[in-house]
Amino acid sequence: MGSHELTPSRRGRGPFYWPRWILLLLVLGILAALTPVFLSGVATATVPAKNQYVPQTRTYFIGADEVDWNYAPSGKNQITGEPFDDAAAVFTQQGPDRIGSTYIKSLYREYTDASFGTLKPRSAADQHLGMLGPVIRAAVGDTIKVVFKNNLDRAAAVHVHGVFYDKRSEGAPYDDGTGPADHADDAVAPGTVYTYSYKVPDRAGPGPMDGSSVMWMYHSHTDEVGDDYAGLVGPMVITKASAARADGTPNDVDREFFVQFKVSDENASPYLERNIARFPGNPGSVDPASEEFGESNLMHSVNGYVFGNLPLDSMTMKKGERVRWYLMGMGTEVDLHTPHWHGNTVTALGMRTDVVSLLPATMVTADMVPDDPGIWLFHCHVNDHISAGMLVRYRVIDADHPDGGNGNGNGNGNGNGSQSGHH
Ligand SMILES: [Cu+2]
Repeated sequence: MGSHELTPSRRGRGPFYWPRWILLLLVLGILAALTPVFLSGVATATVPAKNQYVPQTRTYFIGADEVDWNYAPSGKNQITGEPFDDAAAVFTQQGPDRIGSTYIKSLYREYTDASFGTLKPRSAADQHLGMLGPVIRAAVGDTIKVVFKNNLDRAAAVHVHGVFYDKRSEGAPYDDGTGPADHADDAVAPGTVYTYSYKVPDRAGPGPMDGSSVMWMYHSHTDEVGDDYAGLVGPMVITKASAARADGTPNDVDREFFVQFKVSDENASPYLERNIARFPGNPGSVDPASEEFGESNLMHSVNGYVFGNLPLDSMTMKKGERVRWYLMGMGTEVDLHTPHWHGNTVTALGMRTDVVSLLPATMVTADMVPDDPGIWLFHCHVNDHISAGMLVRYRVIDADHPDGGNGNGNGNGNGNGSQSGHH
């Protein structure tokens, strides 16, 4: 049979099939190639790891508290080092018919125990969290309990992303076909306590392309929009069991930062009326419908700070440290943010970059090993947001040259008074 006859006859009989002996060889070849993988898997499974992780229940006592929050506690533009100019004063200057930089907010805050009598002091590492709630941590395999006390004058809740919950711990009111017992978590009444319980299965932990930990957010979902603008948002980190320290932090990371970029629209806050009654010099002269007043309440903030007021001391790291940045967006359609680091690069989503993209409620993890000491800008790259003050500075210290190294690394900590009194 000549080859010129072969092709037409194959077409007539349908698709081409590999001869069976070739398929058999292929399968045997693949099995042979994978054999070392199988063997190593068996070997590691039979020898207990040095730091075998023992799953545990981690309990957090978190209150929703009413707090006066100042977006610019230093009273000046820390990016320019100058007083606020007219453009910045639009957002920060209190006046007869302007609220200024301080607003009533609802914030998640951590307490020491179930009596909710004592706030848990924020560690030095957590000072940068600002408006964000406490970091909830767990490793894969753990159980998380959040004992939530609503100290507000309206209902609120805790709704988490990522971890496993049933209807009694979803924290969101809607018709899901369940009965009253499954709705107690949706809207926790003022002055009452509710305990949420979450499991942390594999699917809540790092995926194949992730590092040793992933961030999820938690927020109140009782009045989803109002609660967001009131400020009820916080971060949660789930670490791979094999990489978790006792406190849940990833053991291949030296320092972590949690950063939320948000145009906090105080016009949509449940406290708008009370803020108008309290902060302007002449509340009666405020026209809530005026465009200028509305603009003055759009706080283009990072963790609740504008124009570099996120304290530099809390954004300080050492050259060569393994730094993990957890970034999140929130808000509405103006909340497309592109955080950009000057001076150093990161890997995010498996790629090298110095800009990441955030949309409302997206979460991105970025790893940095800073090699370039100095005080550096870290800002949203959207032009309108730059003008409105969505800017932060971070500092890389050269530990080998504590007196200045290349001249721009150290000193000049602007201890610009944070709300917690940390300097
Ligand atoms: Cu932005």
